[in-house]
Amino acid sequence: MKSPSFPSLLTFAFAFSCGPLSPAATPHSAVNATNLTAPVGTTLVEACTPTGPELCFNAIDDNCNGVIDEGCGVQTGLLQFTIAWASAADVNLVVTTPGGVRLPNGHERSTPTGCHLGPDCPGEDGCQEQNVENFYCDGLDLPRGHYIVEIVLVDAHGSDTPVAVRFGGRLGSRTVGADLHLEAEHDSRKKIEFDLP
Ligand SMILES: [Ca+2]
Ligand SMILES: [Ca+2]
Repeated sequence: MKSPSFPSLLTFAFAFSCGPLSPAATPHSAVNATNLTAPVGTTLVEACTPTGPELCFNAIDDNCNGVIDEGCGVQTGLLQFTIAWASAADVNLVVTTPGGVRLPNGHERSTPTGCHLGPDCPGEDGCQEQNVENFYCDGLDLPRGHYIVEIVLVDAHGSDTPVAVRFGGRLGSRTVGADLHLEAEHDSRKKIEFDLP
């Protein structure tokens, strides 16, 4: 049997390491988020410092290509929010999209406007024993209006508090990140808001 040639191995390695990238097309209208507010006492960091190849399930754009956790089976879009944490705690990502449409909405994890929330971790099928929750809107026509992104500690499940949660957000060509610390009682919810005009 003929062994694989060098170019075919290279092609395979490239396809495997890079995975699907963001849509190449241009949005129908620009994604310029305004009135971006960080949780009280938290700084949203916008400057990206490349640290090497993309690492999976850390909610960080490690390679600074504007996409968070790409090639890891994490869905992405022009709007994407990801949280990652390393404890047994139950933390939820809750997003209110324009018009007050909120995810999760009961068992519903997609809006009619093309936004989606991935598996509820830990525990749900698809979590792959990684504590990651991911929200994204597909398509190029994003819902316009006011967004509220909340990161909520539901149950520490015996973990030490505060529970450290990494937040990453993609707003078109901008990425933002923050290290959040959620307390069990008085500070269990962090809120990020912005407008998409
Ligand atoms: Ca990346
Ligand atoms: Ca990453």
